[in-house]
Amino acid sequence: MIIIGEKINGTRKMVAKAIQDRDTAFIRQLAEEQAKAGSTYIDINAGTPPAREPGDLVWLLENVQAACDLPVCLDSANPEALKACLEIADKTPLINSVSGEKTRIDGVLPLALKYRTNLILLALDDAQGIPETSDGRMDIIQRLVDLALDGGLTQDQLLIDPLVTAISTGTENAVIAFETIRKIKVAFPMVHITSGLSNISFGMPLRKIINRTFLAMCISAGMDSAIADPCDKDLTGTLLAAEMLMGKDRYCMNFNKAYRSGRIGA
Ligand code: THG
Repeated sequence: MIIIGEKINGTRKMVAKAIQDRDTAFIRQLAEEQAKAGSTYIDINAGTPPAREPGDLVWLLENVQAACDLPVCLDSANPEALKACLEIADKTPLINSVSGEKTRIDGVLPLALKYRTNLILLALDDAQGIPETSDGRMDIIQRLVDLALDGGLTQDQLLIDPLVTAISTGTENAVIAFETIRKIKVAFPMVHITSGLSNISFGMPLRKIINRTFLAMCISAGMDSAIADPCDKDLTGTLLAAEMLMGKDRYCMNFNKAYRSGRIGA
Protein backbone atom coordinates (compact mmCIF):
# COMPACT_ATOMS: atom_id res chain seq x y z
CA MET A 1 0.00 0.00 0.00
CA ILE A 2 1.13 3.52 -0.82
CA ILE A 3 0.16 5.51 2.28
CA ILE A 4 0.04 9.29 1.88
CA GLY A 5 0.10 10.82 5.39
CA GLU A 6 -2.43 13.67 5.38
CA LYS A 7 -1.82 15.48 8.68
CA ILE A 8 0.23 18.47 7.43
CA ASN A 9 -2.76 20.26 5.94
CA GLY A 10 -3.42 23.98 6.43
CA THR A 11 -7.18 23.41 6.55
CA ARG A 12 -6.53 21.98 10.03
CA LYS A 13 -6.48 24.78 12.61
CA MET A 14 -3.35 23.63 14.46
CA VAL A 15 -1.41 23.36 11.21
CA ALA A 16 -2.62 26.77 9.95
CA LYS A 17 -1.39 28.29 13.22
CA ALA A 18 1.95 26.48 12.98
CA ILE A 19 2.46 27.81 9.44
CA GLN A 20 1.57 31.34 10.56
CA ASP A 21 3.92 31.16 13.59
CA ARG A 22 6.66 29.26 11.72
CA ASP A 23 6.46 26.59 14.43
CA THR A 24 9.14 24.27 13.11
CA ALA A 25 8.92 21.77 15.98
CA PHE A 26 5.19 21.17 15.45
CA ILE A 27 5.51 20.45 11.72
CA ARG A 28 8.58 18.23 12.21
CA GLN A 29 6.71 16.25 14.85
CA LEU A 30 3.81 15.61 12.42
CA ALA A 31 6.27 14.44 9.75
CA GLU A 32 8.16 12.20 12.14
CA GLU A 33 5.11 10.50 13.65
CA GLN A 34 3.61 9.82 10.22
CA ALA A 35 6.93 8.41 8.99
CA LYS A 36 7.12 6.10 12.03
CA ALA A 37 3.52 5.01 11.43
CA GLY A 38 4.37 3.71 7.95
CA SER A 39 3.78 6.54 5.47
CA THR A 40 5.14 6.28 1.94
CA TYR A 41 4.72 10.03 1.27
CA ILE A 42 4.10 13.00 3.57
CA ASP A 43 1.37 15.22 2.09
CA ILE A 44 1.97 18.96 2.45
CA ASN A 45 -0.91 21.37 1.87
CA ALA A 46 -0.35 24.97 3.01
CA GLY A 47 -3.93 26.08 2.38
CA THR A 48 -2.78 29.71 2.25
CA PRO A 49 -3.60 32.44 -0.35
CA PRO A 50 -1.74 32.14 -3.69
CA ALA A 51 0.71 34.97 -2.94
CA ARG A 52 1.91 33.31 0.28
CA GLU A 53 1.68 29.71 -0.83
CA PRO A 54 5.11 29.34 -2.52
CA GLY A 55 6.95 30.50 0.62
CA ASP A 56 4.73 28.48 2.94
CA LEU A 57 4.94 25.26 0.92
CA VAL A 58 8.74 25.55 0.64
CA TRP A 59 8.92 26.06 4.41
CA LEU A 60 6.81 22.93 4.97
CA LEU A 61 8.98 20.94 2.55
CA GLU A 62 12.22 22.03 4.27
CA ASN A 63 10.85 20.92 7.62
CA VAL A 64 9.62 17.55 6.37
CA GLN A 65 13.04 16.96 4.77
CA ALA A 66 14.74 17.83 8.06
CA ALA A 67 12.45 15.49 10.06
CA CYS A 68 12.37 12.28 8.00
CA ASP A 69 13.64 10.50 4.89
CA LEU A 70 10.32 10.32 3.05
CA PRO A 71 9.37 12.09 -0.18
CA VAL A 72 6.52 14.61 -0.07
CA CYS A 73 3.17 14.72 -1.79
CA LEU A 74 2.80 18.33 -3.01
CA ASP A 75 -0.90 19.03 -2.44
CA SER A 76 -1.31 22.25 -4.41
CA ALA A 77 -2.65 23.54 -7.72
CA ASN A 78 -0.34 26.57 -7.69
CA PRO A 79 2.41 26.26 -10.34
CA GLU A 80 4.62 28.83 -8.56
CA ALA A 81 4.47 26.90 -5.29
CA LEU A 82 5.03 23.56 -7.01
CA LYS A 83 7.99 24.84 -9.02
CA ALA A 84 9.69 26.32 -5.95
CA CYS A 85 9.36 22.96 -4.17
CA LEU A 86 10.46 20.88 -7.14
CA GLU A 87 13.68 22.93 -7.31
CA ILE A 88 14.70 21.93 -3.78
CA ALA A 89 13.10 18.51 -3.21
CA ASP A 90 15.77 15.92 -2.39
CA LYS A 91 13.55 12.91 -3.26
CA THR A 92 11.14 12.57 -6.20
CA PRO A 93 7.83 14.05 -5.04
CA LEU A 94 4.28 13.07 -5.84
CA ILE A 95 2.29 15.99 -7.32
CA ASN A 96 -1.33 16.22 -6.12
CA SER A 97 -2.82 16.78 -8.68
CA VAL A 98 -3.77 17.17 -12.34
CA SER A 99 -7.45 16.99 -13.36
CA GLY A 100 -9.12 17.53 -16.71
CA GLU A 101 -9.42 21.25 -15.88
CA LYS A 102 -7.58 23.48 -18.35
CA THR A 103 -5.69 25.40 -15.64
CA ARG A 104 -4.25 22.14 -14.28
CA ILE A 105 -3.35 20.70 -17.67
CA ASP A 106 -1.64 23.94 -18.69
CA GLY A 107 -0.09 24.86 -15.33
CA VAL A 108 0.67 21.63 -13.42
CA LEU A 109 1.10 18.80 -15.94
CA PRO A 110 4.17 20.39 -17.63
CA LEU A 111 5.92 20.53 -14.24
CA ALA A 112 5.27 16.82 -13.58
CA LEU A 113 6.66 16.00 -17.02
CA LYS A 114 9.69 18.28 -16.72
CA TYR A 115 10.70 17.02 -13.26
CA ARG A 116 9.54 13.44 -13.97
CA THR A 117 7.59 13.27 -10.75
CA ASN A 118 4.93 10.85 -9.65
CA LEU A 119 1.48 12.28 -10.28
CA ILE A 120 -2.10 12.02 -9.00
CA LEU A 121 -4.82 12.29 -11.67
CA LEU A 122 -8.35 13.37 -10.70
CA ALA A 123 -11.50 12.26 -12.52
CA LEU A 124 -13.05 15.69 -13.03
CA ASP A 125 -13.00 18.41 -15.69
CA ASP A 126 -14.33 21.90 -16.51
CA ALA A 127 -17.35 20.71 -18.50
CA GLN A 128 -18.71 18.06 -16.12
CA GLY A 129 -17.23 18.62 -12.67
CA ILE A 130 -17.19 15.14 -11.14
CA PRO A 131 -19.20 12.91 -13.53
CA GLU A 132 -22.15 11.01 -12.01
CA THR A 133 -21.21 7.71 -13.64
CA SER A 134 -18.11 5.53 -13.61
CA ASP A 135 -18.06 5.65 -17.44
CA GLY A 136 -18.02 9.46 -17.34
CA ARG A 137 -15.09 9.36 -14.92
CA MET A 138 -13.26 6.79 -17.08
CA ASP A 139 -13.47 9.09 -20.14
CA ILE A 140 -11.60 11.80 -18.25
CA ILE A 141 -9.11 9.33 -16.75
CA GLN A 142 -8.38 7.87 -20.20
CA ARG A 143 -7.58 11.34 -21.55
CA LEU A 144 -5.33 12.22 -18.60
CA VAL A 145 -3.43 8.91 -18.64
CA ASP A 146 -2.81 9.37 -22.38
CA LEU A 147 -1.42 12.87 -21.80
CA ALA A 148 0.86 11.69 -18.99
CA LEU A 149 2.16 8.66 -20.90
CA ASP A 150 2.68 10.71 -24.10
CA GLY A 151 4.68 13.14 -21.96
CA GLY A 152 7.03 10.38 -20.83
CA LEU A 153 5.69 9.24 -17.47
CA THR A 154 5.12 5.52 -16.84
CA GLN A 155 1.92 3.88 -15.55
CA ASP A 156 3.76 3.10 -12.31
CA GLN A 157 4.31 6.84 -11.72
CA LEU A 158 0.57 7.55 -11.87
CA LEU A 159 -1.97 7.38 -9.05
CA ILE A 160 -5.58 7.79 -10.12
CA ASP A 161 -8.11 9.28 -7.72
CA PRO A 162 -11.63 8.17 -8.74
CA LEU A 163 -13.02 11.00 -6.53
CA VAL A 164 -15.46 10.27 -3.79
CA THR A 165 -18.71 12.15 -3.11
CA ALA A 166 -20.77 11.97 0.07
CA ILE A 167 -22.99 8.93 0.62
CA SER A 168 -25.44 11.29 2.37
CA THR A 169 -26.11 13.05 -0.95
CA GLY A 170 -26.37 9.97 -3.18
CA THR A 171 -27.22 6.37 -2.36
CA GLU A 172 -24.98 5.09 -5.17
CA ASN A 173 -21.96 7.30 -4.47
CA ALA A 174 -19.74 4.61 -2.93
CA VAL A 175 -20.79 2.08 -5.59
CA ILE A 176 -19.73 4.54 -8.31
CA ALA A 177 -16.28 4.72 -6.68
CA PHE A 178 -15.98 0.89 -6.48
CA GLU A 179 -17.02 0.56 -10.14
CA THR A 180 -14.52 3.22 -11.21
CA ILE A 181 -11.72 1.45 -9.30
CA ARG A 182 -12.54 -1.86 -11.02
CA LYS A 183 -12.60 -0.25 -14.46
CA ILE A 184 -9.26 1.53 -13.86
CA LYS A 185 -7.64 -1.82 -12.97
CA VAL A 186 -8.88 -3.35 -16.23
CA ALA A 187 -7.87 -0.40 -18.43
CA PHE A 188 -4.47 0.36 -16.80
CA PRO A 189 -3.16 -2.64 -14.83
CA MET A 190 0.07 -0.90 -13.74
CA VAL A 191 -1.30 2.42 -12.45
CA HIS A 192 -1.98 2.94 -8.76
CA ILE A 193 -5.33 3.99 -7.33
CA THR A 194 -5.67 6.36 -4.40
CA SER A 195 -8.36 8.30 -2.58
CA GLY A 196 -9.08 10.50 0.40
CA LEU A 197 -11.48 8.81 2.83
CA SER A 198 -13.38 11.54 4.61
CA ASN A 199 -15.59 12.80 1.73
CA ILE A 200 -17.68 9.63 1.81
CA SER A 201 -18.99 10.33 5.33
CA PHE A 202 -19.85 14.07 5.15
CA GLY A 203 -23.10 14.78 6.95
CA MET A 204 -23.20 11.42 8.75
CA PRO A 205 -22.65 10.37 12.38
CA LEU A 206 -19.89 7.89 13.29
CA ARG A 207 -17.77 9.08 10.39
CA LYS A 208 -14.74 7.01 11.34
CA ILE A 209 -16.64 3.74 11.07
CA ILE A 210 -17.92 4.72 7.63
CA ASN A 211 -14.46 5.84 6.46
CA ARG A 212 -12.83 2.62 7.64
CA THR A 213 -15.45 0.36 6.08
CA PHE A 214 -15.23 2.32 2.83
CA LEU A 215 -11.44 1.90 2.85
CA ALA A 216 -11.73 -1.88 3.20
CA MET A 217 -14.28 -2.05 0.38
CA CYS A 218 -12.12 0.12 -1.92
CA ILE A 219 -9.13 -2.14 -1.23
CA SER A 220 -11.25 -5.14 -2.13
CA ALA A 221 -12.11 -3.42 -5.44
CA GLY A 222 -8.37 -2.96 -6.16
CA MET A 223 -7.34 0.35 -4.59
CA ASP A 224 -3.68 0.20 -3.51
CA SER A 225 -3.10 3.62 -1.91
CA ALA A 226 -4.86 6.01 0.46
CA ILE A 227 -4.56 9.60 1.62
CA ALA A 228 -5.08 9.07 5.33
CA ASP A 229 -3.82 9.46 8.89
CA PRO A 230 -1.45 6.52 9.43
CA CYS A 231 -1.34 7.29 13.17
CA ASP A 232 -5.00 6.25 13.45
CA LYS A 233 -4.50 2.66 14.67
CA ASP A 234 -8.04 1.52 13.92
CA LEU A 235 -7.80 2.79 10.37
CA THR A 236 -4.33 1.30 9.80
CA GLY A 237 -5.51 -2.00 11.32
CA THR A 238 -8.39 -2.12 8.85
CA LEU A 239 -6.05 -1.22 5.99
CA LEU A 240 -3.52 -3.95 6.81
CA ALA A 241 -6.26 -6.54 7.44
CA ALA A 242 -7.95 -5.77 4.11
CA GLU A 243 -4.66 -5.97 2.22
CA MET A 244 -3.82 -9.28 3.90
CA LEU A 245 -7.26 -10.71 3.10
CA MET A 246 -6.78 -9.69 -0.56
CA GLY A 247 -3.73 -11.97 -0.74
CA LYS A 248 -1.21 -9.14 -0.79
CA ASP A 249 0.58 -9.90 2.50
CA ARG A 250 2.85 -12.95 2.17
CA TYR A 251 2.84 -15.10 5.32
CA CYS A 252 0.77 -12.29 6.93
CA MET A 253 4.13 -10.68 7.64
CA ASN A 254 3.10 -7.01 7.42
CA PHE A 255 0.10 -7.50 9.68
CA ASN A 256 2.08 -9.45 12.28
CA LYS A 257 4.99 -7.02 12.23
CA ALA A 258 2.69 -4.02 12.63
CA TYR A 259 1.01 -5.74 15.59
CA ARG A 260 4.28 -6.65 17.29
CA SER A 261 5.67 -3.13 16.89
CA GLY A 262 2.48 -1.54 18.29
CA ARG A 263 1.55 0.24 15.03
CA ILE A 264 -1.86 -1.48 15.23
CA GLY A 265 -3.87 -2.92 18.13
CA ALA A 266 -4.67 -1.55 21.58
N1 THG B 1 -7.90 13.47 -3.00
C1 THG B 1 -6.69 14.02 -3.26
N2 THG B 1 -6.10 14.91 -2.41
C2 THG B 1 -6.74 15.29 -1.28
C3 THG B 1 -8.00 14.75 -0.96
C4 THG B 1 -8.58 13.80 -1.84
N3 THG B 1 -6.15 16.20 -0.44
C5 THG B 1 -6.89 16.76 0.67
C6 THG B 1 -7.88 15.77 1.26
N4 THG B 1 -8.63 15.12 0.22
C7 THG B 1 -7.14 14.72 2.07
N5 THG B 1 -6.49 15.30 3.21
C8 THG B 1 -7.08 15.50 4.46
C9 THG B 1 -6.32 16.10 5.44
C10 THG B 1 -6.80 16.27 6.73
C11 THG B 1 -8.07 15.83 7.03
C12 THG B 1 -8.86 15.25 6.05
C13 THG B 1 -8.35 15.07 4.76
C14 THG B 1 -8.54 16.00 8.43
N6 THG B 1 -9.85 16.15 8.63
C15 THG B 1 -10.44 16.23 9.96
C16 THG B 1 -11.75 15.48 9.90
O1 THG B 1 -12.16 15.09 8.82
O2 THG B 1 -12.31 15.25 10.95
C17 THG B 1 -10.79 17.64 10.38
C18 THG B 1 -9.62 18.55 10.46
C19 THG B 1 -8.88 18.58 11.77
O3 THG B 1 -8.48 17.52 12.28
O4 THG B 1 -8.70 19.70 12.29
O5 THG B 1 -7.77 15.99 9.36
O6 THG B 1 -9.69 13.26 -1.63
N7 THG B 1 -6.05 13.64 -4.39
